[in-house]
Amino acid sequence: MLTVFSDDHLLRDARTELHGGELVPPYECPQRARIVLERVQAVGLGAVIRPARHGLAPVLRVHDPDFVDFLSTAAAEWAATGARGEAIPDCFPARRMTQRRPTTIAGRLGYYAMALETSITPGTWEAACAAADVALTAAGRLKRGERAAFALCRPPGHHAARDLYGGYCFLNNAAIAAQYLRDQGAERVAVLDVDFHHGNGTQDIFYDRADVLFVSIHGDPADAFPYFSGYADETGSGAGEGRTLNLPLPPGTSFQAWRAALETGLARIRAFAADALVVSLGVDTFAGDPISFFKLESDDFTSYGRLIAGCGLPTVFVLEGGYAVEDIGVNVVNVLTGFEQR
Ligand code: OKP
Ligand code: ZN
Repeated sequence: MLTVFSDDHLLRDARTELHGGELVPPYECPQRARIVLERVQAVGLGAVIRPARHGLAPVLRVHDPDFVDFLSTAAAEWAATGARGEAIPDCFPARRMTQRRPTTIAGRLGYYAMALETSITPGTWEAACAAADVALTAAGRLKRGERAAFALCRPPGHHAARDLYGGYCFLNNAAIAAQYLRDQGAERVAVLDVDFHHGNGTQDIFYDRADVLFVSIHGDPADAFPYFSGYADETGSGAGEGRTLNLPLPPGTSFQAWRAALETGLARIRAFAADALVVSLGVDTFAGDPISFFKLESDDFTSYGRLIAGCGLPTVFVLEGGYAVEDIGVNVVNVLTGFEQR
């Protein structure tokens, strides 16, 4: 399987994440991508290529132009205030407050954030653009006859909505890839999100659309981030009614129960008769993950990679989460080699 990778992910290297009431070194760190790349090379998964620059047009097919503009200048605007720490918001448009967009950068951070653990730093925008290019380049390979491709990107994307960042995400790489597949001629695209966390951003982007099916297996939002999205009764709206399938699972979920949810999701994907599949591939379902509560073991990733291949669809794997850094390479590449076993 072909891998697409850019060194520009290194430009996303924040010092701080708000966690447990402290500013700690971010879980979403550059070593993650390095360790996945090393494993791709160690098992000889296939060629590793650099992304082509696609510009902002495919990004603007799923994101709001003012939001994109905000992301591209936020770090510089924050620095210009003389703040000593990284850019994080301190006030949000909560219930019964106005949704008007403020002028000042501190106000716009709160306006566009869906979570505040994620700081915006110099280089974040450039890294997010490179990640989108990685996903777009991988998606473009399907058109050129490839059965599957792996977008080895960071920062991740599935929490980024049309006009929201947070949860370590800025641009929604998987949604950008799915829309690109549509624009390149696929009539129907399925997105399967197997990251531990609900892909609220991807759900938001496609919620009212009939042409993109969104299926997600994740920690129940009653117990897990992002808390305010991902319940089973969120099923789509308007033309998109029935085109969102959320499969929330409780703390301690084993592979056996997780696999049953995957079978349910895959049955829905088969019934949808998609032309292509985008997998939001987070491996924070691993038992050793420091911020999640499912119990998958490394061999389980191989097993479910094989099950995903059973759909028989051209597939782009887009890297999302996974914070047990020592194990992330094995777990991610196990999914990909499992997929290639059939
Ligand atoms: C991103 B992806 C930890 C709270 C959770 C955000 C988690 C983002 C996960 N203090 N913070 O879905 O892997
Ligand atoms: Zn996650």
